[in-house]
Amino acid sequence: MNKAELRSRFRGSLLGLALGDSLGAPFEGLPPGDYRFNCSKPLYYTDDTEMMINLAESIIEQRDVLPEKVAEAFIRNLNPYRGYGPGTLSVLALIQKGIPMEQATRMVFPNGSYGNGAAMRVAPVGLVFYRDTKQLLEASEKASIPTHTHPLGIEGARIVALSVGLVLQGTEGDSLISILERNIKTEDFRRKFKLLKELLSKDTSKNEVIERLGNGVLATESVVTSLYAFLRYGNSFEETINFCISLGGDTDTIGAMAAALTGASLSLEGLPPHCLNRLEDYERILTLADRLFVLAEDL
Ligand code: F2R
Ligand code: MG
Ligand code: MG
Repeated sequence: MNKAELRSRFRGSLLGLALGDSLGAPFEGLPPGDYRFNCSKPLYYTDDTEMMINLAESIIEQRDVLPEKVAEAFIRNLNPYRGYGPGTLSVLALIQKGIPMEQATRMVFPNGSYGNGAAMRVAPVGLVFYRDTKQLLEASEKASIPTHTHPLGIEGARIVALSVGLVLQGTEGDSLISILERNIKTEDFRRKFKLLKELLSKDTSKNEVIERLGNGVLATESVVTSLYAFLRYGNSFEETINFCISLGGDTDTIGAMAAALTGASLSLEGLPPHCLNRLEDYERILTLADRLFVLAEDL
């Protein structure tokens, strides 16, 4: 793959994530339905993209994932009106008061959060470290622990980051699934991957996807669902997003994670221009993608 194409895939992934988030946001919390995304009005992103931007900026500044610096960036730039998960808001408030990160996460949930908040923001890690799986997985864990220390919350982030890194390089379909499976650490996600393969092997209704893979806010109810959306509909950005929002539930986050993959696969050229024109902070996210591309070349 030439450099121009690779850079366009970086752009497609980050802008795809932001579009998936902002197009899914109006449907978050609704029951399943035949919804269609709408780009006729300005598209505002939520916590998913705000955290992705903070993480990406921190990585660029530090040339690495340094958990304390990532937490600082989350706190410094937090807009509480972006619809954050309650646990994440509480953890960040405790860290701001001076409580050490690890302790703060366990004060909110005894074993840490297993929400999808670490997975939804982690795409920049998959982009920067795409060449080295070990480094990518370690960096995904470091990007999770400021807010998510439960093994399932962390595993969600590992899976999304590794998917982004692999799709970026053109790995898709069965090869993608088998590499991901080899890197799974928890029984819960192993079970979900078995279901993923079963559902991809046949005609599957939306309701069966919701029932068996989930459409909720937990990492185990959303990460593999987003992979399903990408693997089933990823040759069209529009179809990927419409499927994600039709599930109801955590539509912005499932949309963001699936669209980060579809964007990495289709490149910037695969995203709808009339939606990009309406996206909040389009130029800022484009620039971040370009800076991550330069950093990845450098590391
Ligand atoms: N928060 C939302 N959406 C609701 C409000 C949106 C509305 N449109 C608005 O604008 O107001 N969305 C965002 O939250 C999700 C990411 O959540 P995150 O960052 O993982 O947060 P948290 O609180 O840590 O986890 C989410 C919930 O999961 C349950 N949970 C997690 N770990 C648990 C544990 N160890 N034990 C018990 N329960 C646990 C809790 O219910 C947590 O609150 C994304 O959807 C993002 O878009
Ligand atoms: Mg959100
Ligand atoms: Mg959400």
